[in-house]
Amino acid sequence: MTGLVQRNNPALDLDEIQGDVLIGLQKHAELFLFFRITDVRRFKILVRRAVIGQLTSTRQALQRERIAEQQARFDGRPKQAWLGLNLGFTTDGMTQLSGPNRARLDRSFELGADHAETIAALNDPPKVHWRPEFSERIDGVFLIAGPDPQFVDYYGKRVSDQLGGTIKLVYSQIGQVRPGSQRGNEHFGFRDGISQPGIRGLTRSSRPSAAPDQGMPGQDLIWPGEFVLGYPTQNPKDPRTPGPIMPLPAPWARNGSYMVFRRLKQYVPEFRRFVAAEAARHGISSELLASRMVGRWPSGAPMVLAPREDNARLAEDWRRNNDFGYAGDPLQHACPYAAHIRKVNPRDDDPEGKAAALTHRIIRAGIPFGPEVMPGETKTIQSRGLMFVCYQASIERQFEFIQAQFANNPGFVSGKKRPGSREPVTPGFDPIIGQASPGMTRFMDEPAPNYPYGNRRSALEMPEQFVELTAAGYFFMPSLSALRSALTH
Ligand code: N7H
Repeated sequence: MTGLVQRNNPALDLDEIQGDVLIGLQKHAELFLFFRITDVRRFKILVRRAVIGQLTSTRQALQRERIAEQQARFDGRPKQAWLGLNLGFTTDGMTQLSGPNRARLDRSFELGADHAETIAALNDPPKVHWRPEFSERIDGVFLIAGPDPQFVDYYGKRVSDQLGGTIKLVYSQIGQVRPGSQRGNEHFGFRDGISQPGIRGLTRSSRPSAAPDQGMPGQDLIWPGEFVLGYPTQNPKDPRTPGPIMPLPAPWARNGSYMVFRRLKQYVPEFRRFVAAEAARHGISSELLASRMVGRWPSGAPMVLAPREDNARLAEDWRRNNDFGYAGDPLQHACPYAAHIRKVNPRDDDPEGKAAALTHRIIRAGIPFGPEVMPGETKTIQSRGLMFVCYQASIERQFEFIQAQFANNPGFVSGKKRPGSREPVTPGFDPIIGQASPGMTRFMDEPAPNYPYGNRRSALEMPEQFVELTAAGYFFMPSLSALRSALTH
C-alpha cells in the first residue's frame, strides 16, 4: 500500500482513488459523457484494455496541481494540455456490471437522484421538467477534463471509439471556466472554489505547530472517510479524534467515493433584475444585496470579515479569505443567517456543535456551463449555469442533508433571537439554492444590513427560483483496482 503519511494521519491510497474526488482534475473545460452500456461483456474487456490505463489517479492529479502551482508563480497559466479522465456508475450501471445480486451501496445512492422519494425529500422539480435525456436509463458517466472545449471533445470521441459500440451516448454537456475577468467566477459573478475541506493525510497544515488541525487558516482538516470509503470518519463529538471506519458494502468498495451531479440552470438576467429592484426598495446597492444573499462579495471576500464593502486584497489572500466563523456575528449584522455560505457550512454556528457540523462537509468539483449573457438578453434565452459536482462517503448525511436540512429549511439555523429580545428568528431559505415545498414562497430574513448594530427589520420574498435543477444523478466512483478486477471480470 502506498500513501502519504502525516503525523498520526491515515495513509491514503493515492494510486487507487480517482483524481477528481479529493484533489480535482485540472479543468478549464470538462465534458460530462452520460452513457448506457449496450454490451456488458465487451464493455468490460474494453474498459480493462483501453480505458483504465488512461484514468487519472489522485497521485497524478496531485502532481499536476504542484506543477501548475509552480508555473503560476512564474507566469500565471499552466502550460500543459493534461487529459483528466474519471469514470463513475449509477445504481443501474453497477447492476449491469455485477448482476442483480450485487452488494448494496449507500441507501441514497441505491434509491437514485431521480427517485420520487429523493425528489420529494429535496423539493426538486419533478422529473418531467428535467432534460428529456434523463428519462432514459443512464449507467455511467465519463468526466473528461482538459485545457479547452476542443480538447475534451476530441478525447470524448476517442473514449467512445475505444469502447467500440459497447455504450450508447445518452447525454453530454461541456462545462468551461468563464472568460476574461470572470475567470474563476460562477455565472452570477461571484468567485467560486475558495472554501474546501482539507483532508487529513493529504492537505498540509500551513502552520503545523500553531494550527495542526487546519490546512490553510480556517480550513478544517477532515478525516478522509468522510469522502472516501474505508478510512476513519469524523467523530461528531470531537473534531480531532477519528470516528469509526464505516463498514464496506464489499471489499472492492474501498477507495471509492459517491459523486452527486446536478445540472443547475442559472437565470442570470432575472437574478440581476430582481436584485436591482429589491435593493432599491431596501435603499442599498445591488452589489450589497447580492453579496448578503451569497455571504461573500463578488471578489470572494467574506461578508463576516468585510461587512461594508468588497475587499479584493482580502479575497486574494489565501491566509485570510477563509479564516472566519460566525460566532462573532451572532445577530447577523455582518452576514445574514440565510446567506448561501452560512447555510451550507454553518461552521461554529451550527446548533449541533462544530464537531457535528464537520460531518456534513462535501468536496465540490463543479464547473460553469453555457454562454455568457448576451447584450440585450433581459430574459434567459440560452441555458447557462453550473454543472455541480460534489463528493462524499454518505450522500444522505452530506449532500442531501445540506440541501434538505440547511438550504431548504427556513428554520435553520435554529435558536437565534432578535437583538435585545427573546423573539425567535426564522432565517429563511438559502436564496441561491434553497427550494421551497410546492405552494410555498421562499424568503430570507435581514437582506438589508444592521451593521455594525441596529434593529431595522427587513425581509426578502423570492417568488422566483434563480437556480433550477434540470438534471441530476448519483454515481459511484470506484477505485482503480475495483475497475481493473471485481467490476470488470
Ligand atoms: Fe455553493 N454562488 O455563486 O452563490 N457557493 N453555489 N453550493 N457552496 C459557494 O467558498 C453557488 C451549491 C456550497 O465552506 C460560494 O468556494 C451557486 C450546491 C458549499 O463557507 C459561491 C450554486 C451546494 C460552499 C457559491 C451553488 C453548494 C459553497 C463561495 C448553484 C450543496 C462552501 C465560494 C448554481 C448542496 C461554503 C467558495 C463554505 C460556496 C455559489 C450550488 C454548497 C459564490 C451559484 C448545490 C459547501
